[in-house]
Amino acid sequence: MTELTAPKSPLTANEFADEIRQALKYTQGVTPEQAKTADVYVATATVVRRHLMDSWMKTQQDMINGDTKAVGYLSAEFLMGKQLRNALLNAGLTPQFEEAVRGLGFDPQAVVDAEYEPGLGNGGLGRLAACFIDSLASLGVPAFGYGIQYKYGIFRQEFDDEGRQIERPDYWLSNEDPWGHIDYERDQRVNFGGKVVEENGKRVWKPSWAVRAIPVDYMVPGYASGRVNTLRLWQARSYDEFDLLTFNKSEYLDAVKPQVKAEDISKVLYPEDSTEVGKELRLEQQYFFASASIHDAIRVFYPDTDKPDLTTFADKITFQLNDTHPVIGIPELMRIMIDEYGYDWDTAWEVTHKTFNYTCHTLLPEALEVWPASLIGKLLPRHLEIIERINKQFVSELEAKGASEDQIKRMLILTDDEHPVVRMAYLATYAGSNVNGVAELHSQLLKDVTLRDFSDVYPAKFKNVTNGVTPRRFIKLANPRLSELITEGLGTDKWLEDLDLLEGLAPLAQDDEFVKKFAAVKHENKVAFADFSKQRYGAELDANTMFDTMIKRLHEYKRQALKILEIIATYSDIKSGKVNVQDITPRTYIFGAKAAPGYYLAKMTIQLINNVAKVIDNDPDVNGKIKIFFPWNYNIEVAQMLIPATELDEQISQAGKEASGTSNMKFALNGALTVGTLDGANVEIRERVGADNFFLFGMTVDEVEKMYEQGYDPSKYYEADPRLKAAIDMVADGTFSNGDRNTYAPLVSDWLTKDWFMTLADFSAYHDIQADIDALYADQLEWNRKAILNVANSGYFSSDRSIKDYLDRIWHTRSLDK
Ligand code: H53
Repeated sequence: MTELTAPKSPLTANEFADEIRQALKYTQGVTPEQAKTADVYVATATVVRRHLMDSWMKTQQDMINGDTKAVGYLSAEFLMGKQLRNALLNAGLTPQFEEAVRGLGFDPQAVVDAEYEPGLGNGGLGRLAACFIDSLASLGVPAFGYGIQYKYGIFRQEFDDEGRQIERPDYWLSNEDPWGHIDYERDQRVNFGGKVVEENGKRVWKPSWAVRAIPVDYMVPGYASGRVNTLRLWQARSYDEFDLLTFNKSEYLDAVKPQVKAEDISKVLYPEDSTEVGKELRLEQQYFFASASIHDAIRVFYPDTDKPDLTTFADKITFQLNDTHPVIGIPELMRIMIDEYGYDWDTAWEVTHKTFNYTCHTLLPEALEVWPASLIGKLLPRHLEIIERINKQFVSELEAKGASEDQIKRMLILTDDEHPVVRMAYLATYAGSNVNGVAELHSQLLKDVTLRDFSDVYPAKFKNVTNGVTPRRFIKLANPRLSELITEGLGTDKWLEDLDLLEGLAPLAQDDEFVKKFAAVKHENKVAFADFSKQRYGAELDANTMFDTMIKRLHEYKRQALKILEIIATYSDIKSGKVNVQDITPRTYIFGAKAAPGYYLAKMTIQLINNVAKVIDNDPDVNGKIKIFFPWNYNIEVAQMLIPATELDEQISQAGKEASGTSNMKFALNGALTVGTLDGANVEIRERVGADNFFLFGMTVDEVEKMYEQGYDPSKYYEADPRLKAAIDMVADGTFSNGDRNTYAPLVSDWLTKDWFMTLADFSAYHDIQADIDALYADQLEWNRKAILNVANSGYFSSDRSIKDYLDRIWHTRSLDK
C-alpha cells in the first residue's frame, strides 16, 4: 500500500499527549491540571486537525493540479453529528487518543461527550449529505460540501408538563467550535435587490444591498484513504458595521439595522422538513450560499487569473443540487458567465447544463419549492430575466418536439397566470443534465407521476441512485460491540471499506454459537441504552423487553399515529380484559421525533404520545408489560445509542410517500428487524434481506391510488373494527387528557373525516402483523438468525455504494490517483 492509503498514524500516544499539552498551553492557556474536560476536547480537536493538515493540503493540490473533475455537493443542510470520534477513526488515531487522554487524567468518553452536537440539518436530507461527504472522502474523490453555517441549528426540543413540544434555540456556537476554520481572506460578495438597467446594449444589474459571505472550512477526512476534503459553510456578515450618520443622531438601533439584516441570512436553519416554507429569508439563504459557492469554485479552479476560461468549468467541477434549495444557482451561473465574464447565452447555457444535476427527495407536491416571480424580481431582478429567457427557450424546445399546448402549460417553469411563480424543480429538471430519485420506487414514481411530463420528453435524464449510510459512523462508532463481532466473524475489518463483505456473515446465521454471541451483543446494547436513558432522561427501561423503535420527523405521512393507535388499542384490550396482561409480549415502545413548530397536528400527536406514556406508566393493570419512552430532543447522538439497541424498527409510512428513508438502512445494518410498508427503500431492503426476514403489511402504492380514486371514507374503518374504535374513543373521551374531551378533538376529527394518509385503512393489517412479530420474538434463536441475515444482506446500503453509483451514472468522475 502507498503511504496515502494508510490510516496508520506516525503519532504515538506519548506524542499525542505532548501535543495536547502544547495545545492546552498555547491555545487555551491552561496547564493539564487546570484544564477542564472541555479544554481537553478543544485541544484534542486542534491536534487532530493539525495532524490532518498535510493530507488536506495535498488533496487540494492534487485536485487543482490534476485532471480529475471534482464534485460540489450543494446542500442547505449538513447534519454532521459530533466530529471528534469520527475524525479519530478516519485518521487512525483512536487508540493513541484513548491512551493519551487517560494518561493526562481524563476519561476519553467524557472528552468526546464535551462536544456540542451541531444541528445544521432537519433530518434525512441533511444526514444524507453528511454521509455522502464522508464516502466521497473515503473513496478519494475530490469534493466540496457547500452549505450554510447557521448560527442556530435545528431547535432544541423540550416537553412541558402537559407533554407538549417546546422549541428552544440551539445556540451551538456559544461553545468553541475547534473544527471550523474561518477564512476571512476568501470571502465573497453576494448582492441583492435593486434593478436591471440597459447600458451599451447590455443588461446590467444594479443591486441595492450586499452581504459578505465568509467561508468556514471543516475538514472531511476519508476513512483509510489518506484524503481529506472540505466542507465549506458560509457565514453571512455585514459590510457596514455602522451607519455613522444615523448613529451620530443617536439612533443606535436604526444604525445597526443593515448589519442585523445581513447577518440574519445565516442566523437560523428553517425547522421544516419535507414541507414547503416559502419565506423571503429562505430565498435569501438559498441565493446566498449558491452564489458564494459558485464564485468560490471559480476562484479555486482558476487561481491567479481574472480571465478564467469558463468553457472548461464543467470539466473542473460538477454540482449536485440537493433538493430544490440550491436551484437558484442555475440562473446564477448563467448570470456570472454572461454578465461578469462576457460569454454569450449559448455558451453559458451549455456550461450550465453540463455542470448541474438535481436530486429530488420527495413525492409530496407541497414540498417542491415554488417562488412567486414577484419575489424573485424584487430580490434578484436579473435572475428573473434569465429565468424568463430560460422558460422561453424551453417552450420553443417543447414546441419543436411537438408537445401539446396543454402539456406545455403544465410544464412551464415560469407560470403564465395572474400570479406567476417559478417552479424550482422544473427549472432544475430542464436545465440540469440528470435528475435522480433516492430509491427505486421513488425514482419510478418521479417518472410516472411527479415529473411525468418531463420524463416523457427527456427520458434519458432520469436516473435512480438509492440512498446509503456511512458504515463508519453508523456501525463502527455507534455499535462497537457488533463491529467487533463482525470482524471476528469475517476475520477482517475490511468490511468498513467494502460493506458487501458482510455477506460473509450469512452462513453464520446457522451457527448457534455465533447467533448467541450476536444476541448477547444486542442485549448489551440494550442495557447500555437503558443506562444512558436513566442518566440523561431519568427513565427506567427494562432491557428484557422488546425494544421497538420509531425515529423520524413527526409527519402525518410517516404515520406515528398508526403506532400510537395500536399501542392504545393494546392498552384498551388490557383494560377491558379482552387480553390477559400476562399473555402480552413485553415491549418498550421508543419514539424520537421533532415536529415543525407550526405543524399543528404533528405537535398534537407528540402531546398524545407523551400522555399515553404517562397513563400507561401509572396504571397498575399494565403491570409494566408495555412502556412508552419518548426521549426529547432526538438527535444524532441519541440515534447512535438507540439504533444498535433496537430489535424492531418501524417504517410504516403510507406507501408512495416516503422517498427513501435512511434510518431503515441503519437499523437493518445494526440487526433490527423491520416492520414496514412497501414504501421508499423498504422495498429494496426487503428484497435483499429476504421476505421471510421482514414484517410486511399494508396497502401498496396502487391500492392507495385506487382508494383515493374511489373516495376514501375513514369512518367506515372506525365503525368496522372494534379495536380501532375503542382506541379512537379513548383519545376522544379524555382518557389521555384528564377527562378533557377537547384536547385531541382536532386530531380525532381529522382521523374520522379526512385521514389523508389512510392510517385507519391500514390499521387492521398493522395489528395482524403484531402477532407474527410476537411469535417470532418468543423464539430468540430464530429472531436473531433473521437479524443476522439483515446485517449480512444490507451491505448494499453503504453510502460508498451510493457514491459509486453517482460517479458512474451522473458525475462521470473518479478517485484521485493514489
Ligand atoms: O430525504 C431523505 C429521504 C426521506 C425524505 C428526506 C427529505 C428531507 O429530509 C427534507 C426534504 C425532503 O424533500 C426530503 O423525506 O425519505 O430518505 C434523504 O433522501
